[in-house]
Amino acid sequence: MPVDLSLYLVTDSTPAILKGRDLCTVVESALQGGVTVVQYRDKTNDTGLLVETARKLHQVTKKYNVPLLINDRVDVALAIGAEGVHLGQDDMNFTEAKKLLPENAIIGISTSSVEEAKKAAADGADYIGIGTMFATPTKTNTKSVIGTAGTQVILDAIKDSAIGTVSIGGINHSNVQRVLYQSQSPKKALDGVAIVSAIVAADDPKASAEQFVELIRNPPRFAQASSPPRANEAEVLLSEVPQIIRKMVEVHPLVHNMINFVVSNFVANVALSIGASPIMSPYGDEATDLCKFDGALLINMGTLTTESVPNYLKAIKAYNERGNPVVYDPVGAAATHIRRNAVNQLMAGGYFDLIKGNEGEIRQAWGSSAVQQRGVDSGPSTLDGNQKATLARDLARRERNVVLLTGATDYLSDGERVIAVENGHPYLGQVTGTGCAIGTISGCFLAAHRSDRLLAVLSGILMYEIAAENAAAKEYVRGPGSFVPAFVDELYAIRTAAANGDDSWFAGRA
Ligand code: 3NM
Ligand code: MG
Repeated sequence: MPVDLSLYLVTDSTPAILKGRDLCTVVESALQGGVTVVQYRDKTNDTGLLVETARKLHQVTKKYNVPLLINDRVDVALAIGAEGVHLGQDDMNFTEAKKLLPENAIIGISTSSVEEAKKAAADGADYIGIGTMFATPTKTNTKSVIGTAGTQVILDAIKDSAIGTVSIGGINHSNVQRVLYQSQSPKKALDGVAIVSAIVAADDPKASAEQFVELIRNPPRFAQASSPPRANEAEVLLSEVPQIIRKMVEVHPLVHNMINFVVSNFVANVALSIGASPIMSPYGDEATDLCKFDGALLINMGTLTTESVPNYLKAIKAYNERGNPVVYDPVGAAATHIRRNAVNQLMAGGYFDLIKGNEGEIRQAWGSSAVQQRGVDSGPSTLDGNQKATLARDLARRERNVVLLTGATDYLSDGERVIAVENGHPYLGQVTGTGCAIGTISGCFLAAHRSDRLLAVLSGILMYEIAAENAAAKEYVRGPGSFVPAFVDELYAIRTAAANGDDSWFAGRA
């Protein structure tokens, strides 16, 4: 029996969530809002009360033609004739339950690893719950928080099976679209999401469920802007760069920088010189207003404090909801445990259109715990060019975004195409703020050109690298000190040329 798993309600009778209300009333309200399957989950009450409550719930779910599944208790499911059961890894095993239940009973299994998921598929379970997506107060003794990246690995492992899939743990209105979008593996997507508190604890469960139905039906705002990648050929992309730069200058995007204090002034000047409008604000609540402009958000965690992460998360949420681009520069990502945690929290907490970093930072974003950075400079490289290209591509593919791995050669990928950029000048590595400026510049270009994010970022990098080459070639530039003002001048010169339709600066340069 195929189950519609799209909006899967899991009940909870604890006072913190039910708040003194009658469970059947709450569930009926949620059903009116569009819940497609209900799991009765009660870990505390005695069997007599479980049967009584399950029977009442079944009366309600039958009215809405929605299956009722009983968590753990095969006996309760049998007693009331429920449509099926949901079994955790420590509950009765699939084979035993299958023997006891009617032929057509629905059996779902909780899984949190590839092995568990594969076993459930091989056994013939109807669906698996995959969790824990995000840490949640509703269930704290979960095995592991796997996020969208871990969920994607599990989906990929069972791509050849028709088994149903739902994600569970910490899913709410602000992350449900991203959960569905970013978990998707090339051959298998989630069939739905399982929700406890965001529906059961809601003041209006019906309205909450309705909102979920609407969100589930549509891709996230940030995914709507980018159409599928077009031409791959480097020449075709390069030929479009001058017009993309012109477009960026015309759009005059606002770039909201949550950036470190070391480089703040320099980066603001860079943004001004390329024709964008910078605002430097570490205050997350300001994003609800700032996200309404044609613009982008840059998160640069170069001088992280105790307040940074909650502020970043607020701002990211505002921009994600609006669909405006967010750039993440995980400065010094692997340097300390605080920064490693911040990377995990931020990548779990929102969507980044672009992740930009040096080798150590990108490896940390990918999740290699073996990385130990010293300070925020890039340190000795351990990856060759091919490995860097592969890392950038794999991270972009997993996150469904664009990744820029910077170095003497920069590797840029959208998960399909990988481009190596050789331009630039060694002086860029001798002054602070130049790397951070790439994040800001990329944000400006992403805001101005939404249909091909790889081309947008490529245009920004080339404007930047060619300006650096032009600056270093000036006879009055004798070292990093005199390079800085010349660099700002040359960015401004390219911006002026682009605005006047003059592309001669670009010919033969990339
Ligand atoms: N199982 P909420 S997480 C019942 O990871 C349950 O297997 C989980 O509650 C698992 O939607 C969870 O309120 C609770 O975060 C999910
Ligand atoms: Mg259980």
